[in-house]
Formats: sequence, C-alpha cells, structure tokens
Amino acid sequence: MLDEGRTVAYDDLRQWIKKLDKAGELKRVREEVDPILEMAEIADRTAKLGKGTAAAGGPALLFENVKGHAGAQVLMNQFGSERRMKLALEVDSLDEIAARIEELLHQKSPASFLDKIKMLPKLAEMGSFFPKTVAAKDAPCKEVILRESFSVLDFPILQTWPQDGGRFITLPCVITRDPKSGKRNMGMYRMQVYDGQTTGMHWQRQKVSAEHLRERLRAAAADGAGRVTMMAETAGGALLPAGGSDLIAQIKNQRMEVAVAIGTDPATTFSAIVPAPPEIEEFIIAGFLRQQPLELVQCETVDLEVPAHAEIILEGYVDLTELRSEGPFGDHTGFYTMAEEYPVFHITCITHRKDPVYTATIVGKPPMEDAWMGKAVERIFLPLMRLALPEIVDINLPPEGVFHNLMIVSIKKSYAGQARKVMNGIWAMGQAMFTKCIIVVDEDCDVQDVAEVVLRTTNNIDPERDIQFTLGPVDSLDHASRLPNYGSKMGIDATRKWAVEGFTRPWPEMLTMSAEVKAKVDAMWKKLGIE
Ligand SMILES: Cc1cc2nc3c(=O)[nH]c(=O)nc-3n(C[C@H](O)[C@H](O)[C@H](O)COP(=O)(O)O)c2cc1C
Ligand SMILES: [Mn+2]
Repeated sequence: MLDEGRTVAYDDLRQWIKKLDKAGELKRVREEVDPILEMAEIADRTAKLGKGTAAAGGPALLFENVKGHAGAQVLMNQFGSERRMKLALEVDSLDEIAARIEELLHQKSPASFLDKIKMLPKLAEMGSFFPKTVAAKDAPCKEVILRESFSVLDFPILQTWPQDGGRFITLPCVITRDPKSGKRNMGMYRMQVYDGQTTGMHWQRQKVSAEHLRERLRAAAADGAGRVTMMAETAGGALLPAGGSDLIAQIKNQRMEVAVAIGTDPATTFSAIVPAPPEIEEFIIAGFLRQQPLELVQCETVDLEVPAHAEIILEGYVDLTELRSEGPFGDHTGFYTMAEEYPVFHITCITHRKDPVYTATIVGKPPMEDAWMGKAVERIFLPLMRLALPEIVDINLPPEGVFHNLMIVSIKKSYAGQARKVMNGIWAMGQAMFTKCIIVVDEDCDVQDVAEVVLRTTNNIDPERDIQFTLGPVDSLDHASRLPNYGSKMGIDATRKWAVEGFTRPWPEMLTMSAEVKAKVDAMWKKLGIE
C-alpha cells in the first residue's frame, strides 16, 4: 500500500531519468566524450562539486554523444547526492526507510479482532515485496534478443583510470541462484571486459555469489556418499579440491549459470549493493523499497529470472574451475587494486531494449557517487544492527573511511566492557566484519560530527588501555594487511571509563556555559555587531 502523497515507484530507468530531468537533477552532455577515461574524469569532477557543503555532489550526467558509439547514451552519477539518493528511493529522509523496517520488526501479535483488522494494510504492503514473473512479450528487456554474433563491446563500456586492466562494467546487478535453497542473489560486482563474449566476475570470497560457486564446487566434488574431499582455496572465492587432479578433471567444464542486469530502476540497482543476509533475496528488498513488486522475466539461455524492465541483460555462465587475472582497477579506496585471479563469465545471450541506456559509475578517491549509496545503506541498516546490539544509538561511516576502514558508533553504556562487546558484535555481523577501525563513543557524542568524535576520542583514551586488536577476514581491497583477505582490525573504546572498569580517577565534565549566561548573551548578541 502506498503512503499518502507518495508517487508510484519508477517502472524503469527511463522513468527515473525523466524524473531527474524534471527535478533539475540531470545534465545532458552533448559534447562528444570518450568512454575511455574522459567520461570518468567528467564524472569525478562532477562528484566533487560542492564538496563538504549541504549541496555536495553535482548533477546526474547523461552522455548523449559517445565517441565510437553513435546514438548511445550513458547515465552516470544517478545516485550522486543526498537529494538524489532520496529521490531514487522516493523518501523525504533516508531515516523513513529505517522507520518502516523498525515498524516491521516490532510488530506485536494482534490481541483483539480489531488489532487483526488493523494489521491488514501491513500485510497487503508486505505482499508487494514479493517479485512477480511476467511473460517475455511484456518484458521490455527482450525487445532485442541476440543469441549469436553479439559483442558486449557494442555497449559504451568505460575505462575509468589510466592503469586499469581494461574496460569495466561498473554498475551491474549480478544474479545467481543458491544451488541448495534455490534462493536468488543479486549483488553488484564489477566485470572486466576481456572480449565481446567474456568478462571477469569480481565476486570477493566473502560475498554471497562466491558462496554459490563454492556450493556448486562442493556438490561437484562430492563422492557417491556425498562426502567432500578437502578443499583448497583459490583466489576469487573459489575452492578447488586439494590435490586430486582426477577430481579437478571431474568438475572441469561444469558450469554455474549467471545473469547480469544493467540499467534497472534505481531502487533495484541500489538493492544490489545492500549487504543483506544471504537468506533475503534482493528482489524482495527492491519490492520493499519500491513498495511495488519487482517484475521478473525468465532468461533465454539460463534458468534464472531477471528484472523485466532492465535496459540490458547478459546471460551466461561461470566455469567452476576457470580463473583468470582480473585488474588492476582504480578502486573506491583511492588506490588501484592489483590484478588477482577471479572467475570468468562467458556470455551466451544478450537481450536489450531498443536504444538501451547504459549505466555506469566511477569509483575513486571519495567523495564519489558510491559515498551516497553507502550513506543510504548506513541509515537503512541502523535498525537491523540495533536488533543484535540494542545499545547502539547511532553509527557513522565517513566516506573517507571507504566504508570498511572506519565505523564510528555511539552507545548507551550500562555495564563494564560494553564498548568492547559492541566492537566484537560488529566484527561478527555480515559485511561489517571488514571494518578495520571501530571507534565507540558515549551516547551524548554526535557521531555525524567527526570533529567532535576526534576531540572526544583523543581526549578520552589511554591508548594502551583502550585500543584492542583482533585478527580476522579483511576486505579484498585492503592493500596493507599482512596477507590478502586476512589481517588485523582495531577497536578504540573512547567512552568515559568507569570505576568498574578499573578507572578510579575522577572524570572531568565537558565544558558548557550556563543556560542563564547563554540567554543573556543571546539577548545582547545582535547589538554587539560581531556577526
Ligand atoms: C559501485 C560498486 C561496485 C562494487 N564492486 C564490487 C566488486 O567488484 N566486488 C565485490 O565483491 N563487491 C563489490 N561491491 C560491493 C557489493 O556490491 C556489496 O558488498 C553487496 O552487498 C554484495 O552483495 P551480496 O551480499 O549479495 O554478495 C561494489 C559496490 C558498489 C556500490
Ligand atoms: Mn545478497
């Protein structure tokens, strides 16, 4: 059920572009621009406009004169400001989505008949979360179906940084199926274009599609009794049976089907980056965000469903044992990630809308477009984090911390050691496992005010006592860890220390002026002529 005054969800990317145009949020670029580096440089400068101000992030860009691709259009920076992120998800504040989640999580069992009746609109709303399948004739993504002599390079795919390994598809929604549960996953993983029919598949080992691949390998490598031999890890999150070359021969040429959607409505694109638990299909998250079911259609050559309204669909497979060098790639850390082995995606069919609009992003030194997507994730996940850690008041992932490097958390502290409990809880929570530094402050510290956080943290700690290290998985993009994907993390307990924590000195109060004097100065402030 739609809230009053809410517009109906965007059906597709084109409706979204229209909305951006109407809202004065779209800049059409009519100069000829090369998808090799030039588009990236323009998008980078645009992303940095108004940096640090309330109006940070320039307009969305629609390139209409793409060098080497007559008639093509490329949309960039569609999520690149707070205002646009809210427009994309059709809310006045990102906390509205958190409030909707909170409402769902805290449903009380209906006590009376009347309570049950009152729940009906909620149930109807929940019905809209689930995707529905439409016939191919009703799926715009099937307007053109290419089963042979296709090339993904016919689309204006960008190279974003000079030392990149080549062109990369940077905003793809990659769909795979869990071989055990049948559940579908949609994640955003960049794809390096090797040639017209093959790309890389940069799913990092802790991500859901990497686990789908491992599940396929486990099944393929099981003996008659279903036992799996020891597995050895290879890069890119794949596992191969240790030792036994006959086993490798046995699984060679086995495939996992993959489909990729490029250019979907904004809520669907956004849902592909949401770090949801594997049990929850992103298709449902898209339905929840849109408050309207996502329409899916069956693929032509693989047993997967894809968003019916997408501009472009790539269908294909990953060979279970095949790996290929992927990268380097100018990444959202502000550094290049070096070449590493990742699975390879073979395209079996391309379908697309007539005159498809290609969508892309550039990642690099923050703030970039993904900073705003990350902020939306931060706001939406707060109520879910509070489920496990109810003492959390607020969190802040500053864009310069590139999401996995720094999380600032404020807590309502009630017992000794609670800041450390919260750190450990965060390191145990889905993709928050990657957080390299966690700073925990008391509830009266506004974590969104980084200056206040620095002041409190550096004042409040005895470093040797208040900093703790732990070892565990780290983000694949971390170039400083002792080993790829494995290293240390740091938690700083910047809360006020209590006697029960062994701190027996008096703790001073922070400075504030008395209300009486403030009121008096307020009254004379204008007259003073200082401002
Ligand atoms: C622009 C952009 C590019 C991304 N590229 C990758 C990538 O190449 N590999 C990866 O593992 N995650 C990448 N991510 C992060 C994943 O999309 C994110 O972790 C997502 O939650 C993964 O979905 P999953 O939990 O279903 O695996 C990217 C995110 C964004 C916003
Ligand atoms: Mn997922």
